[in-house]
Amino acid sequence: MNAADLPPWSRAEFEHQLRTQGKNYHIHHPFNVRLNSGQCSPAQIRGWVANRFYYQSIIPLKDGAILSNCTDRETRRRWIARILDHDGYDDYQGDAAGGMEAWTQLALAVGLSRDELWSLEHVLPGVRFCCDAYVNFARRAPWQEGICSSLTEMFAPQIHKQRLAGWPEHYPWIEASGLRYFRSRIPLAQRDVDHGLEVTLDHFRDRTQQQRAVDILQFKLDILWSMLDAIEKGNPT
Ligand code: AHQ
Repeated sequence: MNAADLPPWSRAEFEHQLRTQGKNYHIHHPFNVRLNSGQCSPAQIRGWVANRFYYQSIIPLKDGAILSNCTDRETRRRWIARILDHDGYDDYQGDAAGGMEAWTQLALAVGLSRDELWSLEHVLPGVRFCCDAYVNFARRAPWQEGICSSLTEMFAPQIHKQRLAGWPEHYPWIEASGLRYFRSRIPLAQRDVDHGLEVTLDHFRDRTQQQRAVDILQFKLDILWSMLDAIEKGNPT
């Protein structure tokens, strides 16, 4: 029997179906398990930081693409905060410098230079491919589908907390100031998910549309998983 013949999930059941996709989140990827249990070398950590910077750098492009498709002013008024979170705002000092600056502090703390990081010279083909697929999806999909794809962040607070709990013990050579990005994302991820989930649960109504939302979430989970596949292969020691 296909989805079109089935009744829609209740709102609570729909959210539950989305949240059970967490079993496929990249917190369970073998490279992340090694990274967060202290089994990665400094070179592997630098490789991860340099490649994940490309992901961070495309988030404002992805969110700008969603905004450019979004016809609803209320949604745009809330969504635009995501761009400022990453690019910074006001005087661009301290926390107002934005997430890409905080990620640069992480890079400096693990032994990369600012120029090396921002040159993108270490970004692997598979990572670039995954990130560009995310931006291209946001450009061409309806804005509600773009918003749905951000819901992998339902699972992000756990992975940030895992890093904050484990890295100081496992990697004492990494300055604590480098971990500020992870700490900053925990409240922001919760705010993002509250909004993203509201839009998703409101928009995808019948069972076919609800299944589409689950499939979009799986597409984004595959992006995050495949990035770690590439990083794991590209940084063997
Ligand atoms: O630092 C991350 C971030 O700013 C975002 C934005 C959001 C999106 O719009 O897709 N997803 C996301 C994520 C961030 N960090 C990842 C990590 O593992 O540190 C997790 C990732 C996500 O879960 O989607």
